[in-house]
Amino acid sequence: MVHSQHGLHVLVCGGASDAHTWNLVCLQLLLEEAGHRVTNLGPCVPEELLARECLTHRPDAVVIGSVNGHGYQDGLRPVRRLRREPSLAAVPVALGGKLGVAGVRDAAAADALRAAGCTAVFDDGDLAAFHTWVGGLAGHSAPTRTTAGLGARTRATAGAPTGGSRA
Ligand code: B12
Repeated sequence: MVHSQHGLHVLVCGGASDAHTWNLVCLQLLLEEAGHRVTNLGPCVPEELLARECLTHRPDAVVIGSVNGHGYQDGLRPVRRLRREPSLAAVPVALGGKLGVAGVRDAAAADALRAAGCTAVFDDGDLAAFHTWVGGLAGHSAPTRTTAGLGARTRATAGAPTGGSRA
């Protein structure tokens, strides 16, 4: 595997209730193809384990995937837990996949996740928008890049049509 010079270290995992794994493999491959390094924790990751792994690995970004339709609850708990750690307060956190079981996008749930600390929510699982968002974090293709640091770049570039940024 070849890592680009500007590659990020991205920690990928599934929500605590979610046993599906192929979405995580897909996310890992997408990220690695883009030149990033991935630590994939696999499915069913409780928030305490995620926090511990983040404190150990110090990733540049955290990506939480959801397939079983419980993405809202599975996202809310870990992002609140991560934001309680001062050293993880600013790490970009993306949540994607299915937030609910109704099969429709839920803007209120996405807003609540962003308010709780998610940097970006891809509630329709849009991989192209996710790819653009990660590229912005890495400074590859940031459309509105600023010089104010990663957090500012994250907020500036996460406004992809489907992703949306943390307010
Ligand atoms: C295989 C499978 C299983 C396997 C998983 C095995 C494994 N090792 O992964 C097993 C048998 C364990 C399973 C269990 C269950 N499953 Co299941 N499963 C599937 C199935 C057939 C395929 C899922 C899959 O692997 N797809 C391949 C991956 C690559 O695609 P994907 O999952 O769509 O992932 C994409 C998106 O979700 C998105 N995405 C996901 N996360 C993220 C994150 C970000 C940041 C972004 C940008 C995008 C993104 O990008 C991914 C790649 O394109 C689907 C039906 C289907 N045909 O899709 C049902 C399905 C997902 N399962 C479903 C259900 C209900 C269950 C169970 C609750 C069933 C039960 N009653 O026990 C349990 C849940 C267990 C749990 N605790 O989570 C439902 C979910 C309904 C919903 N979301 O509203 C589905 C849709 C079936 C259905 N039509 O009802 N399942």
